[in-house]
Amino acid sequence: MELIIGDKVWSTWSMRPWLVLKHAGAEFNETLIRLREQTSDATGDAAAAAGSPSRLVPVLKDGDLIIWDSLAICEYVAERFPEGGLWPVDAPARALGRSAVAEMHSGFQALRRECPMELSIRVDVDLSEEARGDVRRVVTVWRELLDRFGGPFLVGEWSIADAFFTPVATRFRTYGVDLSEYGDDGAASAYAERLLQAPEFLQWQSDALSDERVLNR
Ligand SMILES: N[C@@H](CCC(=O)N[C@@H](CS)C(=O)NCC(=O)O)C(=O)O
Repeated sequence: MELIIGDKVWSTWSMRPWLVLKHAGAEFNETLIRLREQTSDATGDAAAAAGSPSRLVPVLKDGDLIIWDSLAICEYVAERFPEGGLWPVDAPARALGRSAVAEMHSGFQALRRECPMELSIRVDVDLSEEARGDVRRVVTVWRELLDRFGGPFLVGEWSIADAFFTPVATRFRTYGVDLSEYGDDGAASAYAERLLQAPEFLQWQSDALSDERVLNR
């Protein structure tokens, strides 16, 4: 299998399936497409040349099968590697985990806009009321699921839901977002820290920070 990804320092969408493949113990090669190139078409052209039909990354190639969306890739990996335990066997837990994933995949636009993933910097930011609402909602989702399933991850053991929220945890860290101001009693910030200490994320982060493009900034 080949996973086509963007720069690890920025690409939240790429991080999700990469973490999922690592957790599943799958063998795969990585192809890097540089984001934020000089010309607006350069990334799309490079992604298309690498085989992306949408001109976006990530893309997973498995033989002649090409899957071009991070959520679709994660679900495919869960089906192809059932022993990887990427979703719980309990149907309600899966359904609620998938609800959280879908909300992340299609929502939280203000948070994404105002706090883009930047693994190599720390900066304070003044959030808009809309983005503050997004943070409150993330804290609520996390607290409810952690409480219901007892942790340590959102629906029990590490799952695709945690892959989707790991980039969010990095945004909170990068921009110094104090979750206690958004309804956290400590459970959400402890969960965010757990995501950021997972060995697979630490490997991604180490790759990101040792990228020559980041080192030469
Ligand atoms: N819904 C898609 C979104 C993919 C996406 O927007 N990818 C960004 C990179 S993180 C991209 O390829 N951007 C192209 C560009 O920067 O020109 C997914 O989940 O895979």
